[in-house]
Amino acid sequence: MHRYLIALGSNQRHPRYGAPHQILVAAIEALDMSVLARSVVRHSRPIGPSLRIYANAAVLVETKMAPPDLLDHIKALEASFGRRTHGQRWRARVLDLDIILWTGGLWASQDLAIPHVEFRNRAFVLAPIVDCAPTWRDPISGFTLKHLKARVDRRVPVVKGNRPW
Ligand code: PH2
Ligand code: MG
Ligand code: MG
Repeated sequence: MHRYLIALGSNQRHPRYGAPHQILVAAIEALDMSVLARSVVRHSRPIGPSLRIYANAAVLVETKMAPPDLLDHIKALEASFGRRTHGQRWRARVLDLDIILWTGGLWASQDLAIPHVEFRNRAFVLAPIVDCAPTWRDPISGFTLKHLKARVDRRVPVVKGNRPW
């Protein structure tokens, strides 16, 4: 079995589920997976071009699925919630599901990188995954999630040219 940390985001209403917060709750249900831990839902200002407030959350799941199968599963779920995949990058979205970490360490293929490339600098990802698994270590930096979040809260960017490892 593998474990995965999946981050969820929404900043658009859904005609049936309603507000972003409700969409995330419905999406966790619709994942239809063994959920070992889930974060609270938080709201934050959008990073990037979109103007609407985001709801964000995360889950720790257990599954036999390998990364490509899980990616297919979550892409299908995004589509079933009406997400449009064409047009502007980072446009407003009904549902965004991102694989952040898994127990298999590093994964890199054409359409999927684990750990998620940008997660170390994103408070809206770090706060929810810390709720789920505070002592999980990022296999690249060696820092625990709790430590990575503390760095971001202190505004120490983990970016190119400023890597602590
Ligand atoms: N997702 C993005 C871009 N900006 N901002 C917040 N606050 N939350 C998000 O989930 C988010 C974002 C692209 O996926
Ligand atoms: Mg995203
Ligand atoms: Mg995504």
